[in-house]
Amino acid sequence: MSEYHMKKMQHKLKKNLDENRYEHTMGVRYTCAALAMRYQYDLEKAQVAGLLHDCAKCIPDKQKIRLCRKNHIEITQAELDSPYLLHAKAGAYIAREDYGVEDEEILSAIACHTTGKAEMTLLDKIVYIADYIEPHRNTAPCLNEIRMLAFEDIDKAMYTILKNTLDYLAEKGKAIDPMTQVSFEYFSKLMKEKEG
Ligand code: DGI
Ligand code: FE
Ligand code: FE
Repeated sequence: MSEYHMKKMQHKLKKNLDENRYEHTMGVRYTCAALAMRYQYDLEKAQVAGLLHDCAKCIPDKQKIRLCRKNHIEITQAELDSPYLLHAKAGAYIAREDYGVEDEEILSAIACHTTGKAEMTLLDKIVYIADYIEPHRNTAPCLNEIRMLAFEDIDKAMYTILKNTLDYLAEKGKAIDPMTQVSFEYFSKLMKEKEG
């Protein structure tokens, strides 16, 4: 018996997401499963995290801010400046309240899927990477290399994606969330130690 009713979650997501976001969500779900096979993580938990990672994505910004304030979820300056970032934390809250997920590993992976964080767990990394490489994604640079790297060296894949994200944000003149910077520096240090 599995603990989660994924069909039911899928049905609910279909109602709460637009069509593209739903397709992306399915891509992330199966990419999470593939990475979980490679890195020996619980397949069901990986798929639930993938399914729910963007469950708050289609909530309007004002409503996300309201939801966070009402439930005492801290909003940082970076999130106030770019409220779309809040879909990660708000998503973890909705996954718990509306989808009945109590597993802290899954909730953590949802909460940090946009910026990453230092000392990410295996599931945090699986969801973060799957979000970037799932089959519908097609605009990021070097995607084919990163897709291969994801199955070869998970930390190096994290480092490369974070580096690309920082380059992209700089190019677009978007504000960097301190958490994205912290994540990059964490994986940067890890790479140096490994290659040291
Ligand atoms: O929700 P998705 O589109 O599937 O993916 P996501 O949750 O990883 O969000 C990706 C977007 O978030 C992408 O356009 C880059 C942006 N992002 C990531 N880190 C930061 C950021 N945006 C800002 N302003 N600051 C960040 O540090
Ligand atoms: Fe997202
Ligand atoms: Fe996503």
